[in-house]
Amino acid sequence: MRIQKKISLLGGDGVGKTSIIVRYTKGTFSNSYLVTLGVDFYETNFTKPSEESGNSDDELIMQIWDLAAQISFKSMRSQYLSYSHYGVIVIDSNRVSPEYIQPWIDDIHKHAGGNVPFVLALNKIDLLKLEEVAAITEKLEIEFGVRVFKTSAKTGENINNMFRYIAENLW
Ligand SMILES: Nc1nc2c(ncn2[C@@H]2O[C@H](COP(=O)(O)OP(=O)(O)OP(=O)(O)O)[C@@H](O)[C@H]2O)c(=O)[nH]1
Ligand SMILES: [Mg+2]
Repeated sequence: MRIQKKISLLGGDGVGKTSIIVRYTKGTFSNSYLVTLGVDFYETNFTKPSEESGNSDDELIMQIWDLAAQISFKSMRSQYLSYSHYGVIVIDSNRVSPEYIQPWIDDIHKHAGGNVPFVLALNKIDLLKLEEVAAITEKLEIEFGVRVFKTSAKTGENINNMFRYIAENLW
């Protein structure tokens, strides 16, 4: 069986949404910052052996949407957010604050539905000490009650794990 699911990445300017997707789909990273204009779109496939039959595979096609943070794209973003099956809210670990997070949660729930699951990606952890990352993660998990992935698009840490986790939740 083939199923298709839509995953939307959200978060403020320059937090690393595009870098996470590029790391995941292409395995590369660039230090230069190219602002996303509007929306970008990527596709990846997962297969898992079917439980019922040994030789047929289940295929999950993940459509990953990269939604620009800028206010000028707000109306566009709400349109593109609809029909999302899963959200990833990306946070820059150097500027973590609830007011950077809650509006994105509200956004996805408003436009994609109140039950759409999401995770937080605490990105750019390569720039912080391990203890700092651990403390922020714990705080976020308590405050928002969702899974927090400590990611670095630069080193690739936890990027595959995060998408694997999402895929398993979407199956
Ligand atoms: N050190 C470090 N830098 C990162 C990481 N992820 C992204 N960056 C850098 O942060 C800057 C912004 O990254 P983008 O991926 O373009 O950010 P974005 O969220 O797509 O930004 P918009 O398209 O403007 O919404 C770039 O200079 C990246 O190289 C990371 O994990 N570690
Ligand atoms: Mg971008």
